[in-house]
Amino acid sequence: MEKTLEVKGMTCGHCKMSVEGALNELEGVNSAEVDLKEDKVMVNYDESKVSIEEMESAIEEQGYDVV
Ligand code: 9UX
Repeated sequence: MEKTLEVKGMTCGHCKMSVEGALNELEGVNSAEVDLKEDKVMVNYDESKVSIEEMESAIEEQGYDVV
């Protein structure tokens, strides 16, 4: 399943790496791609293995706000 999350506070390439890295560590996340300009994160995931809530928590733990 594919979904786009809106995330505030990501500005540089390190933000992008932090968020993508945190998401990719989760079991069930196939891919995560941050679009810095659009404040978006596109996630491709297996909904039987990981929930949106878990992905949001992982992003928030890195210090960013999910809208
Ligand atoms: Mo870059 Mo992101 O210096 O929180 S890591 S702005």
